[in-house]
Amino acid sequence: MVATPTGDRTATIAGDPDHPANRGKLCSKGTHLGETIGLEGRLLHPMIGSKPTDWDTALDLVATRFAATIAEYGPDSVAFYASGQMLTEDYYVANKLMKGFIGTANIDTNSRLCMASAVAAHVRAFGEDIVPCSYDDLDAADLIILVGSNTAWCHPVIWQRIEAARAARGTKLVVIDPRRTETADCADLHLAIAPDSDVALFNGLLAEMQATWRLDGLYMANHVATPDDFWKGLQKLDVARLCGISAEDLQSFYDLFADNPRTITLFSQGVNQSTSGTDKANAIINLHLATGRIGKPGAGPFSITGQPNAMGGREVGGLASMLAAHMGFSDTERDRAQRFWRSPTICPGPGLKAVDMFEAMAKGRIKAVWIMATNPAVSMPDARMARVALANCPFVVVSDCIGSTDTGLYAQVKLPALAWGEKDGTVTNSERRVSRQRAFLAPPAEARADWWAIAQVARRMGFEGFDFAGPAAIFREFAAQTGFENDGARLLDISAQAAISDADYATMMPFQWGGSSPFARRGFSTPDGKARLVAVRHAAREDGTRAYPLRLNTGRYRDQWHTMTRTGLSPTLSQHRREPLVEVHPDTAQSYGLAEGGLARVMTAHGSSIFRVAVTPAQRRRELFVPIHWTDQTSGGGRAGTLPGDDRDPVSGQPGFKNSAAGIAPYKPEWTGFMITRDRPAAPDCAYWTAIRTARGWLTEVAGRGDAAGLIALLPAGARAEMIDTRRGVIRLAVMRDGRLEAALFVSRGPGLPPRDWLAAQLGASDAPVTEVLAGRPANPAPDRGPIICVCFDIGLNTILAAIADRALVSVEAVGAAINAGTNCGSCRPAIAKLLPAKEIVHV
Ligand SMILES: Nc1nc2c(c(=O)[nH]1)N[C@H]1C(S)=C(S)[C@@H](COP(=O)(O)OP(=O)(O)OC[C@H]3O[C@@H](n4cnc5c(=O)[nH]c(N)nc54)[C@H](O)[C@@H]3O)O[C@H]1N2
Ligand SMILES: Nc1nc2c(c(=O)[nH]1)N[C@H]1C(S)=C(S)[C@@H](COP(=O)(O)OP(=O)(O)OC[C@H]3O[C@@H](n4cnc5c(=O)[nH]c(N)nc54)[C@H](O)[C@@H]3O)O[C@H]1N2
Ligand SMILES: [Mo]
Repeated sequence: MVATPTGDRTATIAGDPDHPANRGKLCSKGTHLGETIGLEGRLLHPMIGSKPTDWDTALDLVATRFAATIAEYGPDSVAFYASGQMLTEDYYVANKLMKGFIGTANIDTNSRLCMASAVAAHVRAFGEDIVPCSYDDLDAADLIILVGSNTAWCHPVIWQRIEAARAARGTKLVVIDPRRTETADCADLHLAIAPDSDVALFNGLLAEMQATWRLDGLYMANHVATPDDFWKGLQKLDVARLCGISAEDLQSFYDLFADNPRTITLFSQGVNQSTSGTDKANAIINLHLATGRIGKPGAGPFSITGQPNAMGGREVGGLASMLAAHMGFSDTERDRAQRFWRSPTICPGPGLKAVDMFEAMAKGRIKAVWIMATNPAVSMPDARMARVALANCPFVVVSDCIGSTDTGLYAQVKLPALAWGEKDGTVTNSERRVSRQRAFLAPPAEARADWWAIAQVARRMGFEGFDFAGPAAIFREFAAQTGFENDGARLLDISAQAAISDADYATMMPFQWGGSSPFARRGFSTPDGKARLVAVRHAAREDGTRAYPLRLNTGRYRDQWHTMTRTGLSPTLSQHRREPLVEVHPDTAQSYGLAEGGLARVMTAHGSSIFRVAVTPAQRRRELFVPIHWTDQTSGGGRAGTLPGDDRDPVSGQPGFKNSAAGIAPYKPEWTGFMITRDRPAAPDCAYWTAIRTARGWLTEVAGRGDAAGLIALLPAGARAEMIDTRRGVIRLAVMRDGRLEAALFVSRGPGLPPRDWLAAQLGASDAPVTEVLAGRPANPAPDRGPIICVCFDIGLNTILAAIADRALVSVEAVGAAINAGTNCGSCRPAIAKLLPAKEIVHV
């Protein structure tokens, strides 16, 4: 990205046309990043309890408490929970402190919830955690298979590249996802497989390729070690039945694969976040190895990571299951790391993985934890248990850039971190490309770099080796470590950068380690240089119970990022989905008495939460989907985190977030309503509420039972104009201050709530007409644009439909040419495609 400051805390944001990974493209979230760089909600001072303090006091307290805990209970009684949103330099220092100086490997990260299964599969197959592809391969592929990836929403820049490849060379696209996502909608073939039937599908495809003589015997002989009985053990399954798809669709998939050797298989959370995640990833890798579709242009199994620097964390050893610089825990490797760090001790072996770490906290075995750049009170599986763990841990330190997060509520010490735009260091992306992230905003108030806070604590604990002058010094040390006694066994080796000067670091250009096809030159990172086929078996899925007969899937929305601490500040990004929806098939909705736009309670053995119902044939029957984004800060319902249990993959320890036993029932409120306010309102006391940012303030939806009058107390002070009809249960109330509309509340016991947009736009307006506000609509209404589809140009559904009808538009490009919609970030292009008239089918 290129950020050009335009004022004190404002900037214009554009894609960097010279960057090899995105070539100037951005997604909707990147495009609107400028709306989130103000200081709203920032944590600006260290805090002890609820009181601001100075850095020295806070750092001394952290160092003293960690040291005392270690002295009394040993190194394994403390832990660090890190994040793929830290810079490589932050991560390096945290890992060095924990594994080398404190002497425990109890440092894990939210990446455990994200791509641990891909890491484990890479290590099993390749001997090292290496992604064997580059983005350039997407341009050269004839077939792209997306497995468990809603690419159009979650990796929109990659998606734009896939679109370009399809336009340029007719690349075929297959999407494998139980849901018909907007990504799936655009595919040549969508296989809506049953949840967690991926291993059956890929084993079936491999068996078919073997049976039809399409394996690459030469490649296998030279580069692949095949376990005895691998082929004999390959399951002969009724794949179509297990996957719940038609035999014709399955055959089409087999045919497409057989016909297109240049195949890229991209996979993300539908693969990783599963109790069979590692096996799924290895089933995909097996297929590519056995057909020799790897290490060649346009071919390979391609795990795409989610967070900006999940890969950097994997490199420096941010996971409890790796040491540092891609080393494991053998005596040689531990000794090597200790000598490199000149450290007093070294961790004896792997540490606790995320879920185990929180369990240990709940059981009182972890007595001090430092959480950095992640919000586990929301994002952990069985989030209620994670909160019990945090409440039970005697000393919790949270480093965040935001003042109030669900996790921050459990902190004894909060440390103010730098945010995007202020941070300085490096990140690595899915294709092993290291990029600089540079600061263009001054650190606000007392916010400081995460690496600095860690190094300060290390020094206060009496450790030497933490006197880094800046991120360049840390980067040099990390680069040196990757080359230290590395006789070529580990492909990760950036030691050529170990002597980089501060000036060169400042101007460093993006570079890709391992080259575009890392295994091509020197073989795989195993002792014999050969990759491994890994025998994996389809595991029969458990049946639902009477209380929880349905399957619950969780995932992402196009314009929100995780727990919304940043994207939730952007009015533009908050338009696309204003409330957390539970998506459900029409037949299932009917069986359970659910109505479109109504509310429903989703429950599992671990918790329950209320969502707005969206009835859609894009869901398979008896399967539910809810988004992960809403938190206690933004809602009193719509909480996905409390629902999944902590079942996890036995190899990677990654939780199976996407397939939980669940039940659903309608929730019938006695009243519904909404509130518009200039400032974020206090949490309403009702069964369901969600608050989102609008251009002029906040919009809060509410629903509940009993008396609704309590809501009035949440409104700010000012002159009130009201229309309260207690008999019909209608409240309409406007608060004016200095002639401006400050807030308004609408509650109804029946239908008939006014549309939100016009009202929200009256907030703060000096000429807001009170009678029209109470009526809920202007005297002369403007045409209704409908829900916003294109957030970049603020274009609504009705506007697009009108343009398509009036001007007889037939393509997304034509819509763009006519009214701009979809021409900036492109995230809404799949949604626009759905509005176009169906293509005429010509029979010959
Ligand atoms: N807009 C947006 N983009 C993001 C993020 C965000 O929060 N918002 N987060 C980033 C991060 S950290 C990540 S990890 C990525 C995640 O990116 P994705 O993996 O694309 O996102 P998800 O929505 O978690 O899940 C992808 C799909 O997996 C499907 N799925 C569920 N179960 C199965 C199954 O058993 N088999 C198969 N084949 N598919 C299944 C789901 O239906 C879902 O559509 O997104 C990144 N990009
Ligand atoms: N049910 C369910 N749960 C899931 C998932 C799912 O699909 N389903 N997906 C999982 C996945 S893949 C992921 S990646 C996680 C994400 O879950 P989290 O990591 O918990 O989510 P974020 O909102 O990204 O949290 C990042 C926090 O770090 C802060 N922050 C941002 N930048 C910095 C910084 O530079 N320094 C510091 N100190 N703080 C910073 C932000 O304000 C925010 O509070 O959720 C996981 N949980
Ligand atoms: Mo992630």
